[in-house]
Amino acid sequence: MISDPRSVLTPLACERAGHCVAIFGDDGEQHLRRLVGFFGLSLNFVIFSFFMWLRSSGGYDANDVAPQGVGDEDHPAVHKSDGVDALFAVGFASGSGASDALARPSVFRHDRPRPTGDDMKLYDGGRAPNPRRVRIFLAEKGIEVPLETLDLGALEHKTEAFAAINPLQRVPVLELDDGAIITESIAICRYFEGLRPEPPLFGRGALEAALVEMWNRRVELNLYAEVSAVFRHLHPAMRSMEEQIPAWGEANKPRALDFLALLDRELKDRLFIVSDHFTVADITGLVSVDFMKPAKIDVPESFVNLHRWHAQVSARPSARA
Ligand SMILES: N[C@@H](CCC(=O)N[C@@H](CS)C(=O)NCC(=O)O)C(=O)O
Repeated sequence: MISDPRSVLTPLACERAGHCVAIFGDDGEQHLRRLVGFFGLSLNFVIFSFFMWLRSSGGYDANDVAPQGVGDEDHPAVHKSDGVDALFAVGFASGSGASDALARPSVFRHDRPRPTGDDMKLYDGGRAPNPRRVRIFLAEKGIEVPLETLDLGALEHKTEAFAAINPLQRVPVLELDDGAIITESIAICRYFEGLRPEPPLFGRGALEAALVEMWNRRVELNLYAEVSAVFRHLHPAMRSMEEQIPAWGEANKPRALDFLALLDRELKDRLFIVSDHFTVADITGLVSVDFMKPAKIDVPESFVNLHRWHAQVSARPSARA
């Protein structure tokens, strides 16, 4: 990309400056340099104005990169950078950046009409633990998002209509007002963390961020998954959703308790799961421990640090979400 036409024109102008002395007198070269500088700036201005006009009039179709208009202001993380890339791709760039921007897979669904306006919504599942993670996260951030609650017991998430939104037929799902779909509780939380970084729930600084990731995954894989397996394979209410293997449910009880013992030891030296700050790992921990009740696994009284932590996180207003 040529950012400044003077960089090309100046050597040419200098070469000719000798001739200009004859035309402009002794100051010929300086006059020519000023002229070239003025010309270069004007050209930049004209090109910039042209693309700004093109952008505001919707005259370029970057549809595969970002939808026009709706939601640009609301979702800067998605739109602004794509819009700029598209501008470069269409208007300026001649290198690989252009093709990258146009080839990038779109996050927008094209196979159904895009909702318009202010209709971001969270597909929720009532008492189901994963949507609750997102609701607690939103409450901690002070963000309100309209909910559409699906009755999982009535298999409302198994409809074709919902499969078009999330082919995995699970909740939560966040649908943005431009039709972008985000599934997976932590991905949804990360989106809101990006929009509203305060209070930081994914860690402060590189080390804490890594530890939040580490503990959140540890809790998901060694506690939540186990409690979930116990519930899904043993609870009568799950018969319609799970091909139940009771032995697998039973096998997961001691695994959940083993991890809980580890967590109890860790919580001896700090307030929360990662550090003395409340983070998304505490949210995953809280919903996992609360999930033990319907899964019918008792938390041993001897886990005093765990009980102290659980009382503390349960007392936060967000826990009621
Ligand atoms: N990994 C997903 C899990 C989502 C998930 O399993 N959600 C449950 C509710 S807690 C669900 O939709 N279950 C419906 C089913 O199993 O058919 C996440 O983190 O959001």
